[in-house]
Amino acid sequence: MLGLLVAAGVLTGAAANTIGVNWPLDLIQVHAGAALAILLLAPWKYVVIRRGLGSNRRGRGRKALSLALLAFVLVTIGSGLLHSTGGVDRVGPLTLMQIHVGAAIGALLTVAAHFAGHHVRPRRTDPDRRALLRLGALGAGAAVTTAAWDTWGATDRRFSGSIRQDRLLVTSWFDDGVQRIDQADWRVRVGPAGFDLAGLLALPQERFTAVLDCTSGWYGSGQWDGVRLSALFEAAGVRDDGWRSVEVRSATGYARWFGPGTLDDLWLVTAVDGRPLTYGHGFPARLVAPGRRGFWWVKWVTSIQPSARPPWAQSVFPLS
Ligand SMILES: Nc1nc2c(c(=O)[nH]1)N[C@H]1C(S)=C(S)[C@@H](COP(=O)(O)O)O[C@H]1N2
Ligand SMILES: [Mo]
Repeated sequence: MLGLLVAAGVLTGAAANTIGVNWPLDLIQVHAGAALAILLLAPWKYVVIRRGLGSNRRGRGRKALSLALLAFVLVTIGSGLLHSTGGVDRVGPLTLMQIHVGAAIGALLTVAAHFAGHHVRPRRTDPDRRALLRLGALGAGAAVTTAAWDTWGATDRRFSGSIRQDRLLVTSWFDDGVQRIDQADWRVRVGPAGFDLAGLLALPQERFTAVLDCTSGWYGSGQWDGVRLSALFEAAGVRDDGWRSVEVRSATGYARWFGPGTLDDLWLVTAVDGRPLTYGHGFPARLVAPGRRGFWWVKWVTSIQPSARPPWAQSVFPLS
């Protein structure tokens, strides 16, 4: 049971961190529900662990693994709940989401070590009536606790779990430093063509509102000015000769690949809320990808090129 709940927690968490479009399902509630169900089971699990630690039939290594798992799970759930209150967003040098994801990975590795250490045959439990009743009670308990937490404990969150910020924060995926690009030196290569800032601004501009939702757990809305990638490709004279993706690359080397059918839904923007981008937000030009999570919104763009690499060949989350 506990295993299934942990799996549910991991899957809904990973999904909530990947999706950007609104789903019919409020994923973060399911995620919180799985976490709270684990907490509801904790008193029983505590008894089992006490018994296990007391018996000397179990090796020291396995006891250490049990304790490590307990610690990782508590830190994971605790940091998640703390984040949902909106009151705290970092502890020392780390954001709460880094702690949350880090501890969850720690828990998964501990479980893997546990199974590597000895082979457990899954016990066959017949779904008898009592088991079903218990499952029903746990589900109802988790639903009630989740609703209560949402009402009195947590602050308003987006379906992704992110908390609203009045202004966009300057964020990097990993360790990209803010680029202070001199406008006179900057060009963006698009297929066979190149544009400087004036050339880019001469293309048909559109103004629109879009939400940037960062996987570190915040979101903010901006009014952007930019050129649609489909229009940019047309102006650059990029021919459709069977390329499978469009690579958008930053001066830092950070890059993401987009399907050819998505060019109408992507913009290369030069301004937000009526002002040119600041260095931190990607001056002179950055990508805006409405409906996609923040890590797709490449900053300090210097190249947009058709590519033979299909978009699914990149890792779900950027690796550098
Ligand atoms: N070149 C580059 N672009 C990047 C990143 C990065 O690390 N390097 N981080 C991405 C992430 S994770 C987010 S959430 C947004 C943050 O944009 P902002 O700093 O304008 O809020 O930029 C994205 N674009
Ligand atoms: Mo992000």
